[in-house]
Amino acid sequence: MLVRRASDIKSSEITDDKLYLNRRAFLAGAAALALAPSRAAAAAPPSGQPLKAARNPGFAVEDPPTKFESVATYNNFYEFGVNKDDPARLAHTLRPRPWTVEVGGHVLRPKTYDIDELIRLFPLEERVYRLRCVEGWSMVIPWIGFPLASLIKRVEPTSQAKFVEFTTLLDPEQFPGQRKGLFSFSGLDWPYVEGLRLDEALHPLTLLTVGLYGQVLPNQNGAPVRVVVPWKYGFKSAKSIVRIRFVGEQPKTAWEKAAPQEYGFYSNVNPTVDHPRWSQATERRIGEFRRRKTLPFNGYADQVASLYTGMDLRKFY
Ligand SMILES: Nc1nc2c(c(=O)[nH]1)N[C@H]1C(S)=C(S)[C@@H](COP(=O)(O)O)O[C@H]1N2
Ligand SMILES: [Mo]
Repeated sequence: MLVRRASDIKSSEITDDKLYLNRRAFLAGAAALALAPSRAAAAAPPSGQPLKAARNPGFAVEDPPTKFESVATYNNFYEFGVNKDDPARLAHTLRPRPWTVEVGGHVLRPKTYDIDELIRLFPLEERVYRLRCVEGWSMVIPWIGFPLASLIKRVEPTSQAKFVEFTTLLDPEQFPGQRKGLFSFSGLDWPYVEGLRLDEALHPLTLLTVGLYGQVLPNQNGAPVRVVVPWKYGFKSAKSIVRIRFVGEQPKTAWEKAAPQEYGFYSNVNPTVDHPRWSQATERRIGEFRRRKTLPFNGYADQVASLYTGMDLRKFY
């Protein structure tokens, strides 16, 4: 989203034949996995393994879900490259087990959680959320996870905790996009860092996510654990998290560092505040042709607008 102007983004990137080719590559990968039972048995849940969770009807949108193939092949995950099909092609190098998430900073009970311990601690639920990318496309995804608030309450933030910082794994061996060189140039400083205000992190919509579409989170979608904040542009939903830190100051996020005038800390979906290089008034739902109107807070205004009472959302974009 940084390296190319909107005019450089070819419509062929979102045509169905591109998805078809990706799907073929994806299925080939799945077939290879199926042929390697010993590896599957040795490791903990690989992506693709079924993951059960009851749907929470209080968090389900009416819109039909985007096809799984699109969700798993049309991705932004710059650690694997800047093209939409890079993550699905290259994400097999990510090893989602063993994996730990260090939870610390201004909390009474800091702890480094093993990912499987984390998953066992909180009941998983399925929630269907809209996801709106700052680039102007959107999807509807049935996520599996648990409210971030459940984890936050467990570690007991102190009164000094005002913000929550999320950090993605730093490992150029697993993430080719983190290697030095023009080929993988994304404009981002690694590791990927994102952040929320504590009240945003505690909001019941904010989900820690370990699966989608009834299965373990595919690597390209941020395995083994990523945050999902549905009323904000997609880049706020950091993937493959290794650290959650409670801090007193607003974290400097990766996208703010790269282009502060384009990507603000709040990044609430707002059709009336355009990106400096393109309009945010409408979006293309992947799989559809007519553009839709983008909704304030991505359609979640009823639930989240009160978090921002009295704030100028043009200033705090
Ligand atoms: N670590 C990391 N997290 C990331 C990104 C990234 O490049 N690196 N891209 C973001 C962007 S721009 C979007 S739109 C969503 C896409 O999530 P999806 O591929 O699961 O749909 O992930 C977000 N999380
Ligand atoms: Mo995005």
